[in-house]
Amino acid sequence: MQTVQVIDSHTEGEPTRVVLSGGPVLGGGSVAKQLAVFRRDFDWFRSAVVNEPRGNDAMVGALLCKPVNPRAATGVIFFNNVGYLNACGHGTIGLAATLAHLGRLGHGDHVIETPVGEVTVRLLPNSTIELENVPAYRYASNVPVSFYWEGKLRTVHGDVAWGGNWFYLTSDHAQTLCARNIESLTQFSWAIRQAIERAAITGDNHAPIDHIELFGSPSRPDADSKNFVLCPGKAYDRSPCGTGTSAKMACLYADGKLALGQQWRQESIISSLFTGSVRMEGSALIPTIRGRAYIIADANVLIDPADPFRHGIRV
Ligand code: PYC
Repeated sequence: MQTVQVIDSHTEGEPTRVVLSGGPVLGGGSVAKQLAVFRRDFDWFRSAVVNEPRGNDAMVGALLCKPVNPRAATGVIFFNNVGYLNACGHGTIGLAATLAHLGRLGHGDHVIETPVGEVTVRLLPNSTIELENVPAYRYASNVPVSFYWEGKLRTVHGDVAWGGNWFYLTSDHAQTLCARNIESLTQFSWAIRQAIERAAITGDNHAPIDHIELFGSPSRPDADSKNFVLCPGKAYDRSPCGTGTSAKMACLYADGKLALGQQWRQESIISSLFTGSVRMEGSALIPTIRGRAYIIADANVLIDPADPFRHGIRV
């Protein structure tokens, strides 16, 4: 029987499952190199940890790994129901809450290594954690995407931006962003995702765009905007999405709609909130995201060699 020690948290509603021990040994080198080993040799472990019956489609896993930088608190590889994430904002906040819960992180700044660079977390009072993300930028603006929706050809326009993952962001969708529409918002965003693939629209260096964000007016009086975020495995983000909010702020900054240091309050489809801002470091735009995370379980995942579904189920 393989025993895997995990701690579950949620960040503004979106779950993170941190693997503390019992995971695969990935060797050394950069976190990106360790991710390549994880993907090649241990993909079954990814599925076992986050897919049913132990997890669900929204669950994001976080495997701790060795950092290169000796000052870093840890390296981390994020994964989901269908694969791997370059970075994960809500997941990094959940990871910081987990390490704080274990007494491994105190107050002050802590560097965490991801496959796409270093990020910094800061513990604040009231379960609040601030994440300074990798640099964000808008890659393309006003990109048309056409697809059939409800029997009619529709064209939406949106931006392609990087915030640690690749996003297509659109406000030109005519959908009502509310929780009771989640099913149809999922189908609509998936139609955009498929149309983007068909049209071979990509991020920089032919990188696939695997997250779709719809934006609209907020429901909360303290928010600037509300979003619906479709993740790569067709789950929607319960949080406002840390990397997605970073990408959004890069677009707003590029349009002159967000000043350096100005707060941007992003509401999620379940009405949770991230507060963000951007600053310049040399020529890089650095986003900061702040949100709350709570510990919800401390458990051992058991993988029984006799269990036919030991590696998880995804149909
Ligand atoms: O918070 O960056 C994020 C994220 C990506 C996918 C799910 N959450």
